Amino acid sequence: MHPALVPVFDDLVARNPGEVEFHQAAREVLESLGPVVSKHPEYADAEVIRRLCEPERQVIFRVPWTDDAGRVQINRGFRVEFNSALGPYKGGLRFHPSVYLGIVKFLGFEQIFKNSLTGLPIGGGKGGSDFDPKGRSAGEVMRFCQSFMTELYRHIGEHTDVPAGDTGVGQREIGYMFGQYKRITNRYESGTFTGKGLSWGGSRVRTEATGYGLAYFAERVLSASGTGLDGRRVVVSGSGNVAIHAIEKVHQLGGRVVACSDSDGFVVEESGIDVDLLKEIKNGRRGRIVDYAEERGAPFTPGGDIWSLPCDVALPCATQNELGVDGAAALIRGGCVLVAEGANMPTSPDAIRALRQAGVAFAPGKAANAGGVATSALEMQQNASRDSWGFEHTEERLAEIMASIHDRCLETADEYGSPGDYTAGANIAGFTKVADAMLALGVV
Ligand code: NDP
Ligand code: 2IT
Repeated sequence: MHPALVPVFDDLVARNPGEVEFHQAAREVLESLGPVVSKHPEYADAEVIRRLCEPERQVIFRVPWTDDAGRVQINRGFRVEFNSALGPYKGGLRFHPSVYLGIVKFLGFEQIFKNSLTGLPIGGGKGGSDFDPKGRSAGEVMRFCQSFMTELYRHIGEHTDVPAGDTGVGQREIGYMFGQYKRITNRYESGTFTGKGLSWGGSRVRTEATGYGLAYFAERVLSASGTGLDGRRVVVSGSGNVAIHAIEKVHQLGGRVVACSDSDGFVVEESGIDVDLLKEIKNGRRGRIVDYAEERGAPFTPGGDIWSLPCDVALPCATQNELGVDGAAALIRGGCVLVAEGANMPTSPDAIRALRQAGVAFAPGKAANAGGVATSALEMQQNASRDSWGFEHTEERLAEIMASIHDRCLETADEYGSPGDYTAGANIAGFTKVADAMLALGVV
């Protein structure tokens, strides 16, 4: 790390004790910014990096609700409004028992740079709750979402902060939250949420966007070496929104996804995962990967390490730090040429180092999974103009945005002396745009 940034990082750790995921995400960005600090002393003069590391606003609140047995349950809700230099705070809500302030801050911090990379006018934020939707009835999920929104509504708005989905939050939950927001505010403010259903202000392609965008990004990385996904053997972790649509687009581009997973284990299917059945089981029945395996007569491995499967391309699409140094070593042995992150920070720092040393191309989440939030910004555009675009047009826009993020990462990496390093390119290109806006807006 550049010596000028060491005290910035040390202060961040001291001021945010125990928030290890936030420390990890911040370290990765700060480690990339050395050449920027050397070239642009004006950023240090205005303490732009220190300011960026401190969220503009953090809200933590109680979420009480009643379960089906009539018992009162209490969860904790969060929204971290990290940076609004480029636009209203924008980022998803995660419902998962592991959620605490350190997770929300890491996600919010990443979101600043990711959103900047899209080239669209959105700031960075993130939120969520330690509520566990697994095994909960639709009524319980609805009552939780309504209680969550009864507090959060006062902090959000189309020009202020625009939530969307993330792990555990899909169209159903966005619907319950938007419904409660609309009721409390007495305003049909579609632009306050993204990831909405098509009949109530949603955008075509938003559901598919993160996974599709990831596949487009992977295709473009491979095309730099004269190839593509066509004929490639691909392993995808997870089986949620991002994983399902990554599998779908990889298949459309000629690749073959031979395995996917959930937190119980993974399934292998050499002929390729049947994505329509997977959608039906996961979304229609809210079932598990083991159900998919049973229905297909395909082998299911409980727990286990999906990265031990040989593949050309690995797409981690489940959760943070799911691909560690052992997984990286197994991927290298298995002949993997590209790891592209669909999840946020799924690859641990030592795993990234091992992959890079072995010459495996690495596409960081803040570039490779930016298609989701980019399409959210397109949803905001449609809401602002009370318009609704067709599927093809919207997907074209997504493909253009992913291509432009890819190319800007490479150009920026070149310009700052790390040719071919997508992480450096993404961090620096994401940062400089936000930093320039912060300089222009004064000390706020
Ligand atoms: P979903 O809730 O739809 O799916 C999450 C998937 O990951 C599930 O299959 C879940 O399995 C699995 N998973 C979670 N934790 C683990 C674990 N410890 N080990 C194995 N599998 C696990 O979430 P999304 O698909 O929306 O999000 C996945 C990732 O992508 C997250 O990191 C999210 O931040 C990121 N992302 C999402 C975007 C979006 O638009 N939705 C945009 C950009 C990034 P199980 O059901 O067993 O928990
Ligand atoms: O991590 C992410 O980029 C998301 N969960 C999507 C956020 C959004 O506002 O669409």
